[in-house]
Order: sequence, then C-alpha cells, then structure tokens
Amino acid sequence: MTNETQDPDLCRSIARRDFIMRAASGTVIAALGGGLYAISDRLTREAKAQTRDDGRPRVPPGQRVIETLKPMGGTPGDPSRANFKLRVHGEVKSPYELDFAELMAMGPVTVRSDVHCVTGWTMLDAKWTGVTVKALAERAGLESTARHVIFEAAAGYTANVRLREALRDDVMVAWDFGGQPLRRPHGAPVRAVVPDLYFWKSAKYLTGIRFVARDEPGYWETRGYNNHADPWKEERYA
Ligand SMILES: Nc1nc2c(c(=O)[nH]1)N[C@H]1C(S)=C(S)[C@@H](COP(=O)(O)O)O[C@H]1N2
Ligand SMILES: [Mo]
Repeated sequence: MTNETQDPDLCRSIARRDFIMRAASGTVIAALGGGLYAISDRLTREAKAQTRDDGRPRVPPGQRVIETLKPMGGTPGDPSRANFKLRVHGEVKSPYELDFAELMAMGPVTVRSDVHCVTGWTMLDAKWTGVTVKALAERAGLESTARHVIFEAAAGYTANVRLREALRDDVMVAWDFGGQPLRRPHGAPVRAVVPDLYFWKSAKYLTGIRFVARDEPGYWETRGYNNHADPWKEERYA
C-alpha cells in the first residue's frame, strides 16, 4: 500500500482495480499501490516455475513480478548519513546507539532476496548491503524475555516482527540497494529489510530496533493489515 493517502481501504480498492486492468499482452501497465508501472509477464512466468531452497514457490500466491522497487510513500526522516543514529534497545542487556560509521563498522554483508509488496508486486533478487538484525541483537545481548522486534522509524512509523523471524540471516538493516546508496524514497539513509514478510514490515527511515516481551502491532497492523504478514499464506488483511 502507499500511505501518501494512509488509507488501507483505498489500497484495497486499488488492488481490485489492478486485477480488472490486467491484459493479455507481454507487459501490462497496471495501477498498484497508487502508481503506474510495468508488470513483466515473462519474469512472472519464469519465476513461477522456480522453487526456493526452503521448498516454497519463488512467487507467493497473488503476486506478479516487476523489474524494480516502486517507491510506496511514507513520511521520510533526515536522509543524511552524518546525522544518522540507530538505537538498539528494549529487552537487552546492553542497549546502545550507533552512528552511521559505527553501523558500517559492524561488518556489512550483501544479501540477495525477493521483495513482496501486499499490493501485488514482487521484485526478484533485490541486492541489499547492511548489517543483520541478528548481529545487532548479539551485540546488545538479548534478555530471555525478548519475543518480538519493533522496527522504529521516522514520524512514529513502526512494524512488528516475531523475534525468531527477525533473527534470520537475510533480515537486515540496509544502507545500499542494488550497489547504490539507498535513495530517499526507499528509506535513506537506512531501512529494515524483512524479505519473507510483506514489504510494509521493512521499515524505511529506520531510527531504532526495540526488542520487546509483548507484541506491539505497528502502523499498518493497527490499520486493517495482518499482524504477521506471511506472503505464502496471503496474510494480507486482519
Ligand atoms: N518509515 C516507513 N517505512 C515504511 C513505510 C512507511 O510509510 N514509512 N511504508 C511501508 C510500505 S507499506 C511498503 S510497501 C514499503 C515500500 O518500500 P519502498 O517505497 O521502498 O518500495 O515500505 C514500508 N516501510
Ligand atoms: Mo505497502
């Protein structure tokens, strides 16, 4: 969804309209999440024939493949790396704050993963460079009471993810996308990336990671969207 409008019902009606506009040509121009863009029937067909290492189909049900990320809106924060601070806190033994240089010094990894947006688009092989949430958690020392991760972002945006899922090796805090510094519409300077949940869990303009004992539904989870958001189960709405 886009939250230029911040209206989940509008997102729903846009998703419906997109199905109606679908045509039989190779690439169709569709309205998804409030923007116009090209769906590749060829990429969708090829990817649908693939199976992931974990046995799940490469493309979750109801998704079609586009060539690159679409900016989906949201209220940006300060894009400068110089002013950046990330707070790691909550149910941890040693809370800390990192500036951009300190974050980069944590030992960056580059990971390729697919992105699945609840409005129906999927981008394959997105290349992210950043630090895993797991590494950030290990540095803080999790308390045994920690069960969920709350990604905190500019303007009060939050997204909740189960701890077990947040500690996977491809869940990260990223500052590069496709080998370039993350652009402002996509969350500069730093965003979360949670590949196996719908993309709204991947908070842009990230300011903090808070480990909590009790779950705290976030921005979209309190506006009609599913609390868990597994694309393979089509956990789109509450
Ligand atoms: N801070 C913040 N992060 C956010 C959002 C937002 O509004 N604010 N929107 C979410 C939604 S609904 C989606 S689909 C993705 C879109 O990311 P993109 O604009 O890079 O495609 O970011 C997510 N992260
Ligand atoms: Mo979204």
